[in-house]
Amino acid sequence: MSDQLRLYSYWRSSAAYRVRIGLNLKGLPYEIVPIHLLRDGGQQRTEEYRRINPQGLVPVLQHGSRQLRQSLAILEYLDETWPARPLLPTTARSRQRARALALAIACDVHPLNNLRVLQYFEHEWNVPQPERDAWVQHWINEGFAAIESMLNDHLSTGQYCEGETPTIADCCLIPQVYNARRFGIDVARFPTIARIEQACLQLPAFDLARPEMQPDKPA
Ligand SMILES: N[C@@H](CCC(=O)N[C@@H](CS)C(=O)NCC(=O)O)C(=O)O
Repeated sequence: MSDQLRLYSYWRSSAAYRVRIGLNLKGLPYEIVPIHLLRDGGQQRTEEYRRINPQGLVPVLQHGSRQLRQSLAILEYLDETWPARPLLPTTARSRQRARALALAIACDVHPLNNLRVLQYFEHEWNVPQPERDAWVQHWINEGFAAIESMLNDHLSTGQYCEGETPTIADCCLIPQVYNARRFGIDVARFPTIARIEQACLQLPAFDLARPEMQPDKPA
């Protein structure tokens, strides 16, 4: 099987951002295939794209002929396929904690704020923009308050969420911080999260994965 990697991505998608970080941390070259989530009613909803991902969501990572869906499952696949520079820590306890932090974001915060949820509010129920923004802010603030307390009093928290090398938890946290800022949340209220973000963004793997660095970012 060819080892070529193609990532179906959108510059602002935080789930795609997670995978971009993981690929960069591993030093794996990949090609970006942009899927514009707003243009033409959302390119993720076309029949053509639904053949790639029936869920109509990015990211999808194509590895040779294989189409891999779901950002966390993709990150674990990367780790199992290219074990060097692991995204999961070495002990069961640390792995559990890194996964718990990642899931707190990917399962409990992010889905509530997803584009299709906000579009449903807007188109089906005519919920005005300020209320939609308040909804997003509420769930990010509540999620971040919990994550901040999971991080700030735990001995395993190091420079990064779990220890001294970035893990799957940081791959999820940093894109969610980007989303939080987009919705006007003052991230300084969560000092450990803010500190870890600073540390991560020093690393080229995180820096190059930022939305602003993506080829499909509008000029
Ligand atoms: N659980 C999925 C979530 C993927 C997801 O929600 N992607 C968003 C962008 S961050 C998307 O494609 N949204 C399109 C839409 O809501 O229509 C994963 O982790 O890959």
